[in-house]
Amino acid sequence: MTHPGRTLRAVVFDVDGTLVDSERDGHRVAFNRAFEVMGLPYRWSAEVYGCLLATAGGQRRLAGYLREQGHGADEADVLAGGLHRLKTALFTELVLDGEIGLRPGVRALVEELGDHGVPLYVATTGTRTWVDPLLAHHFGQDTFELVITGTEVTTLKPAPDVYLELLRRAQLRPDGVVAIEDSVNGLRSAQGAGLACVVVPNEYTSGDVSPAALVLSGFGPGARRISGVDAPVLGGRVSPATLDAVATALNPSFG
Ligand code: XBP
Ligand code: MG
Repeated sequence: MTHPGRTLRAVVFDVDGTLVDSERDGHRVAFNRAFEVMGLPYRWSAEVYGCLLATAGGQRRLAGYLREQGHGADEADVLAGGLHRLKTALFTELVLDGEIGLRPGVRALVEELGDHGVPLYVATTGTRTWVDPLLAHHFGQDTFELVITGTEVTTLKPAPDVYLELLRRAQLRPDGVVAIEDSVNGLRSAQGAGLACVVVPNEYTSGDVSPAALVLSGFGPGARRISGVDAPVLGGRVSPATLDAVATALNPSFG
C-alpha cells in the first residue's frame, strides 16, 4: 500500500471551481450586479457564463465580452477596469457573508493532508482582495504555506506563470508536487510548470481534461476515478494516499 506523504511533497490547490463552488452563484452574480449598478444592459446567464469561463481572470473576461458587444478596445478596457473593481467589492461581500461554499469533500481532504504534514499551497487567477478573506473564512490563517493569486502575475492561466511563481517563492522543485484543478486552463497551467495535475471536474468543466495525471468525479463521498493513473479512492473519498499514488506514478524513482 502507498504510504501517504512518502512521494507526495506538496499539494497546490486552485480556488475557483476546485476548493469552492464559486462561479455560477458567486462570481456570475457579482458580475451581473456590477453591470446593473453601472447602468449597463448586460446580464450573464448561467449558460453564457460557462462559455465566458474560457477566458481566465474576471477583468480580461469583461474586456473581451465588452469588445464583442461593440465597445472600442480602449473604452472596453476602461469599462472593464471599473466594472471589475466593483465586482470584486460585491464578490468580497458574498465571501464575508458565507455565501461561497466549499466543494463537498474538500474540507476533509485538506484536513487529512494537514494531519499527514503535507505542505499546502494555493495558485489561482482570482484577485487577492477576495481570495484572502475566502481562504481565511473557510480555513483560518495557517492552512496554506503560500498563496499566489492573479494579482501577482501578469499572464494568467493557461500560462504557467502562477505555478512558476509559486515554485520560485516556495523554493520547491515540481517533482512530488501535485496540483488540483477543475479546468483545462488550470490543467495546462499546472502541467506547463512541470507539476502533476489531478482534475476534479464540475458542472462548468469543458474541453479535454484527459491529459491530466488523474481525473476524479469529485472529492467524496462517492468519488471515483474517471481516467489516469491507478490511484486508490478508498471508500469513495480522495485522500493523501490518492495523491501520493499520483506523485509516485509520475516520479517512479521516488517510490
Ligand atoms: C478562475 C477565474 C477567475 C474568476 C474570477 O480561474 O478565471 O477569474 O472567474 O475572479 P482559475 P476575478 O480557477 O483557473 O484560477 O474576477 O478575481 O479574476
Ligand atoms: Mg479553477
